[in-house]
Amino acid sequence: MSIESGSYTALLTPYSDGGDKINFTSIAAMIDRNIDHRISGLYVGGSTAKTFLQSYDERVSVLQETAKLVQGRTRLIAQVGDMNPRTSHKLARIAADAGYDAISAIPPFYFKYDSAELLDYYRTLSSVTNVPFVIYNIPALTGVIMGAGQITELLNLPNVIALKNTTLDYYAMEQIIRENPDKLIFNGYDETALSGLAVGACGVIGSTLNVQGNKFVDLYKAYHANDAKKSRELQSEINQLIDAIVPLGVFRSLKYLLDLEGIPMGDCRAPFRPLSDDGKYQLAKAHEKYLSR
Ligand code: MN9
Repeated sequence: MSIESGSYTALLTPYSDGGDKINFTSIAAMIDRNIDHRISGLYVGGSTAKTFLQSYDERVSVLQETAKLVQGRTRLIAQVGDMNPRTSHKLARIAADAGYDAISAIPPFYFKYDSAELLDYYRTLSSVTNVPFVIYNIPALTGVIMGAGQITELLNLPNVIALKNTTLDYYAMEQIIRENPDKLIFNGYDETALSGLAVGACGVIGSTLNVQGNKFVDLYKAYHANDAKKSRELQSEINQLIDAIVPLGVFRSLKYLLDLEGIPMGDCRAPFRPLSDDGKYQLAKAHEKYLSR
């Protein structure tokens, strides 16, 4: 399938055996749940998956098994970025062979590269396969800050079709969208999905869709039906859950909320700490209030 506008879930990684094993049974259940929520596709191996706490072999098996379990029922984007570009090249080939609809990558991190080096990095990586490519801009985690002009250069590379933009700078996002009318620009922060749509984003890719994907699908519909009131109500509903989970830790909370839905997720890997009993209690209340309707 080709990548289109809409709402995409950045998949979490479920673990078993105290974090030693990836729980593919739970991945299968998560995929089915997302498809029931009518999402447009899945973003695999990104920040939400806590990919950089996984070995290379684990990353390969998550990419391959997820594609096998999806069986063409929804769109798939593989995040292959790494500190080492050679690893990214290998993962890109694996994602292409596994049938991914797009390949995406953060810029390489730790070492600091100038804009020409980053352009080269994306030129090479996006041409490793023929699969369409999605740039992933998330400066809060990578520490790589790219301006609208630099991002436009990346978007003009031959195989690049889209950007996942996780920043709160909607002035820059509007510039990027204006300069690149033929590209798909996805909004990254769930709490400002509507702000993204308002400056012309084509949809969202985010973590809280793991538990409330249906609300993003409805928000997208309401926005395109010119229903400002409903759009704002839905963003507000989305944010009430986000407000409840941010103080407890977004990813461990999302995992626990899925535990409560009967999908065992395990904790985030150390050094992320597990949820406290009080955190679990608060999440059970949040689940009851926001997700059990
Ligand atoms: O890009 C995610 N960004 C980060 C996606 O994790 C930094 C978002 O989906 C956030 O998790 C979400 C909650 O803050 O907006």
